[in-house]
Amino acid sequence: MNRAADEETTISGYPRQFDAREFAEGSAIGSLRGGQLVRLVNCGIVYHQMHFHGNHLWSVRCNNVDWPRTEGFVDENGYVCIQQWEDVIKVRGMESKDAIIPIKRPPDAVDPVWHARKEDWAYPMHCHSESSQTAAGGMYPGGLTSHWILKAPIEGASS
Ligand SMILES: [Cu+2]
Repeated sequence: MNRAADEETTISGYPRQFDAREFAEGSAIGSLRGGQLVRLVNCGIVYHQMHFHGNHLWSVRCNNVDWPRTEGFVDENGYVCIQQWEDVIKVRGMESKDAIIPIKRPPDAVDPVWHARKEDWAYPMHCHSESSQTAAGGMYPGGLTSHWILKAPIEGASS
């Protein structure tokens, strides 16, 4: 049951070959969609900084308000609100953020490594708020962590 729940809820997919910002479906093998929408909800009052390894995320919404793609604005707290690539997504207390993880080849995966992969690659996601990472007795990582999966290549696929 734990494995099934993990498979149903973990962000995962085969690497895509196009720009996640197109919000469209792809037709090439290994391209199911332009990425996966991730909703980050902070139910507490502490700021969190969600950091995904492997891919940056394209942030699109905050508190159910679409962010513009051009000519963003500064909100009442002084934060710049515009769709953008983010390595760390800040989520304030009682705030939600929507972002798209492109599920693409990590930019630091050199050709020999990328072409030799034969199994799923798991990437961590963790909060950059120090206190959320040491919740379980001070050991890192011991708190707000998760992961996402870049699926292994399909035999016969082009990438
Ligand atoms: Cu990290």
